Amino acid sequence: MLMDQKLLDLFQEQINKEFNSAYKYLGMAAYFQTTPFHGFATWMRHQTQEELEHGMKLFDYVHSRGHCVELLPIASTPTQYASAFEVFNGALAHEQFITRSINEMYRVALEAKDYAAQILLQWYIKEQVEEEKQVQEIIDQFEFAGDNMGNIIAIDHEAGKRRN
Ligand code: OFO
Repeated sequence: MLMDQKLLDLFQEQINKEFNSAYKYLGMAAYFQTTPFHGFATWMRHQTQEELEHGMKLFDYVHSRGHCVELLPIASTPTQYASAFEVFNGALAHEQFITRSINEMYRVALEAKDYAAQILLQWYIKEQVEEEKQVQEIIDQFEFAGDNMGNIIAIDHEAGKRRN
């Protein structure tokens, strides 16, 4: 069943946003690889993979609805940051932006009475709760650690245990 054009356009844009997210996290991984924080670099690499999966799930969905995806340009992304804290704050702001974007898609899917798309988008809505939560947890740990480098190294070590 073909999709409403307005909703399809949002799906096409969201595919681009997910691949841009992957690129953004890869830039963060690149930065961390130039620092002693290799645990954060590992964390960012896993996040990059996760974003590619988010993009591919939408890619497959658009095709399953009888359309062909548009692959829009990927923007360049920074690989230099002032601190680990700045990186994770940027990640949180980015995830909040993605949450708003998914919510808007859901609103349009409701408007279009596209029940199938609503079911798919519910997965993304749930996923965004997790995405924001996992970044917020690291920010909370930074706030608790303050300037204590030993504590920050411990956060990095813990982040490096991420496996998916
Ligand atoms: Fe795809 O959730 Fe993050 O950006």
